[in-house]
Amino acid sequence: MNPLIDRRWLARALAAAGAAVLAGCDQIAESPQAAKVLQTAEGVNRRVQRLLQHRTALAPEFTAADISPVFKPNGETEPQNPDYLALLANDFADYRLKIDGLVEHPLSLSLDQLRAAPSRTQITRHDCVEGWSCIGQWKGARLGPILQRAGLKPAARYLVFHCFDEWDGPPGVGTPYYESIDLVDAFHPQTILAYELNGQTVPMANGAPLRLRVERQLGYKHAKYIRRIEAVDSLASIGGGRGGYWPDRGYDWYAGI
Ligand SMILES: Nc1nc2c(c(=O)[nH]1)N[C@H]1C(S)=C(S)[C@@H](COP(=O)(O)O)O[C@H]1N2
Ligand SMILES: [Mo]
Repeated sequence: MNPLIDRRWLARALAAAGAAVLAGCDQIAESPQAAKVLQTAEGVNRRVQRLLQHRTALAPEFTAADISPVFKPNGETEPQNPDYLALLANDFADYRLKIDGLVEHPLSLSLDQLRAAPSRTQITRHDCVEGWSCIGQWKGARLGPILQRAGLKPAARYLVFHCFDEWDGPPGVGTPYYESIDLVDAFHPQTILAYELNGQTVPMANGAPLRLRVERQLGYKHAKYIRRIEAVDSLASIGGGRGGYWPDRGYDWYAGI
């Protein structure tokens, strides 16, 4: 177990993820042999245990020599939302990250406050579902300690990232990009709210001023242009109910790599 993760939160996150694993056992149970193993508590425990160890493992990290010369921007690269443009005009001095929903203490954090929070720097590989990869060095505030400050309520199971950029419609009217993760990923030590890429503030094309890095999953989970993080007990009322802009259009919600 990683000592960086607060045990109380991890226990809750694992219990929630474990329930999801068990729900997923239905397909495997179709084979009579597998069904026999799964019927025993031991078999179930072993399966859950293996999956959870996998979920909390670290993504590979690389060296400075491995960093890609250009970190390819993808998806939205120039948000046109009026709120975003107003903040950009003042170099994000007035930017505040809202953290609300099922939390004891809703937060509104400036970039200076985020920079002062416990941070992590990591050189990781970004894998897009379209089939390309880039290696970059990201620095950001670790999400776990920020959530501890906000104090998740016991019912919280997921974090939804609400973004500035809009799709399927004109600026100010379209659907803002959204994504979500569970608490296992939220408290994973490599999950950060990144404000630096390769030693510079994150460029606009890569998600300025703040983007998620959730290193065990594919690119579309790494929400750029984050404006609000909402703690929820269910994804049913978010967008089309599958927890993300692309998941609502057919992609997997859990995009593990
Ligand atoms: N807000 C927002 N986040 C986003 C996207 C987007 O269009 N809007 N695209 C996603 C996809 S598909 C990928 S591959 C990465 C791209 O990140 P990059 O531009 O830094 O390469 O951001 C992800 N996060
Ligand atoms: Mo992507």
